[in-house]
Amino acid sequence: MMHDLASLGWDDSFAAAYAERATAGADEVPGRVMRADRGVCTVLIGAGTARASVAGALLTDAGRDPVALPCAGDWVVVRTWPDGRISAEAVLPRRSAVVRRTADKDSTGQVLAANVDTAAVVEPIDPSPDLNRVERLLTLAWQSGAQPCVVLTKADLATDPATIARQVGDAAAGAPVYPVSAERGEGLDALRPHVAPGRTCALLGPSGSGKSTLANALAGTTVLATQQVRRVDGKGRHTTTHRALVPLPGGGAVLDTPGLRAVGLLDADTGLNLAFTDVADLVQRCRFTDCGHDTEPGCAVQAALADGELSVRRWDSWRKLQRELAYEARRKDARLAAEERARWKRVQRQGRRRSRP
Ligand SMILES: Nc1nc2c(ncn2[C@@H]2O[C@H](COP(=O)(O)OP(=O)(O)OP(=O)(O)O)[C@@H](O)[C@H]2O)c(=O)[nH]1
Ligand SMILES: [Mg+2]
Ligand SMILES: [Zn+2]
Repeated sequence: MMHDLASLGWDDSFAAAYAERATAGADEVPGRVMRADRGVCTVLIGAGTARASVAGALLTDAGRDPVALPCAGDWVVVRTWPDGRISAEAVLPRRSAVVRRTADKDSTGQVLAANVDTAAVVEPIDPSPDLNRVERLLTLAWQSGAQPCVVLTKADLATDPATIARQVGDAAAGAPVYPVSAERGEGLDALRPHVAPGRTCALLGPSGSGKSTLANALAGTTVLATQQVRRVDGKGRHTTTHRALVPLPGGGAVLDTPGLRAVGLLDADTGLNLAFTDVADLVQRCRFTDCGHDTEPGCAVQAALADGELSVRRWDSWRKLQRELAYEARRKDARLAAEERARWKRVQRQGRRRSRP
């Protein structure tokens, strides 16, 4: 199948970035990563798809920071070597990136989706939406640089989806909320602009929330496997196991992801403030700049909690995310300081060796 790169989001600014990195005289083309595995990625190029191995230089960069690895949604320089080997030589600078903290102890990041225009938080309407989870994922979505939204799936299972959508709207602070039923094909039109030609929408949410079902509905055909949630606890079965860019027949693309379990945040202070503009505004209005929002006089937060303008749930949710970010930032600083000390020791050792007669 031929691919029109423009319908996948290729534009002048990516073309300029590509021109800077492409090697004159080499057999190279731009491509967009559909799927990335260890050391190999499947790339959409004009002529179809290619399996490209990740170039050694990129693997070396990734040894220092895994965020450098090509991932679903990335634009890469694809080179064909004289012996027929194909490699991804460079990753073009990302316009947006959904990055979460990995489970490992040293606070590194993992890219869930690159170069998406919309980061959709996918939350099922049934059983009732988990507002804290929506807020956490919206923080991640805002931080990515893409436009966030909330997709409330399985609207056919609720008697009054509009009321639930309004409640979720209070937790979404400015991001649009779209109730949809992929089962009945309802509400999908509101999402179409997010997957119009040239645009990509990432789907982020827990297992069983209906991400792959939604991607199939937007594609108008079954391209991804889906599976019923477990009857005992309503949990998903982690059907999708890798991130995948799905080009849609009408142009545009969806980026499906595996169900997220615990999502750790990393360097997401901006995202947190955008996801909680109401709370950020209140904090600004406290009388003291170092207000602990506890018993201080003139605390705008306590006043908003007292008159119900701010819910205790949302306040607790903000505090929890903020503490988590502060903790991770301290850990990261400690790691960087330790690395710096180790580097200095090496330099000193080398210096001593050199000065020996
Ligand atoms: N009633 C109803 N069920 C839906 C709807 N959308 C999805 N489902 C069901 O929800 C279950 C889970 O859907 P999936 O699309 O596999 O969920 P997922 O988010 O991709 O899950 P993972 O791949 O595990 O992360 C399936 O049984 C779907 O049929 C909907 O609009 N209405
Ligand atoms: Mg899935
Ligand atoms: Zn205060």
